Amino acid sequence: TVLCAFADGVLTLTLNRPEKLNAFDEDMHVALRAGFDRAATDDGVRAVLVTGAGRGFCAGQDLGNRDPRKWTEPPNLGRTLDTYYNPLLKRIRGLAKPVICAVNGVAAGAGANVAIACDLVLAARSARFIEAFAKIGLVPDAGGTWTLPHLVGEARAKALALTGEPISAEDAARWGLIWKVVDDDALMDEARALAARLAAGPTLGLGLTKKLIQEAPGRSLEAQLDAERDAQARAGRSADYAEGVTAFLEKRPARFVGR
Ligand code: LHQ
Repeated sequence: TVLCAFADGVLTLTLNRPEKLNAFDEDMHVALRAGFDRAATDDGVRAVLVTGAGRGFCAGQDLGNRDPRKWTEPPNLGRTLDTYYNPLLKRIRGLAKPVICAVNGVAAGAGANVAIACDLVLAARSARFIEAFAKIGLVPDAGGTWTLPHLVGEARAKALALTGEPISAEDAARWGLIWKVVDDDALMDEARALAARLAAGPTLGLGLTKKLIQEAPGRSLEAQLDAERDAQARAGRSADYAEGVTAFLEKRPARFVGR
């Protein structure tokens, strides 16, 4: 249910239940987790690219196997979050490597929030983002109530979450929900090129940069300056810093090794 391919330092994870617009079932969660576990433990993986097979990116939780007409009692959705979605979000945010998301089509519910939790989000011009939760009586999950206001501010976060109305890829980019829109035909080429470029980058420094930016909202400027000092001290001891400066002085492209 998730295609996993590795080339040029990039681990590409393709959600692959296209007949269900790649809605999450347990198998897909387990397979995606295995992909991110590999990304975390394999030094050869220096960037992750997440995308979807078929015409959708991800329609969120699979509602097909949650038919209320067959309940004896309501399911414990908190347990679903504890078991699957919350660990996935922590994997994406906690990975010390760039995660690129190529949103190839509609991203709804938890699918939208998984997409916007990634570090660099490109979307096909035809893609839409839908905080669909309100339509079925739920609250945004997969980090949405945290990610949305951070990215677009409280007013727009509430509008998206309370109405459940779709937002186009272009508006999403204009609002800062995602990084940019790409023509449908060009999406995967551009996403792959970006992922390969990042995978050839100074991975240790990029990982520290990601962490600093993510942690900044919870800190004072003073505390953030201290965190930058500590991270810079670490980056300054990396092989890639020495290589980067040497390459600059020798007027040639740097050959980063990721450490
Ligand atoms: C689907 C789904 C789907 C199953 C399309 N499930 N089959 C977390 C924890 C625990 C529980 C609950 O939730 C959560 C978090 C969540 O993610 S809640 C939000 C769940 N997602 C939604 O509410 C979105 C439901 N889907 C839609 O509103 C539409 O399908 C969208 C707007 C995404 C796409 O619309 P269309 O382009 O018109 O496609 P479609 O509706 O015709 O869907 C194509 C097929 O995919 C269709 O199957 P069929 O057999 O009729 O061809 C859909 O039933 C199926 N599908 N989403 N979530």
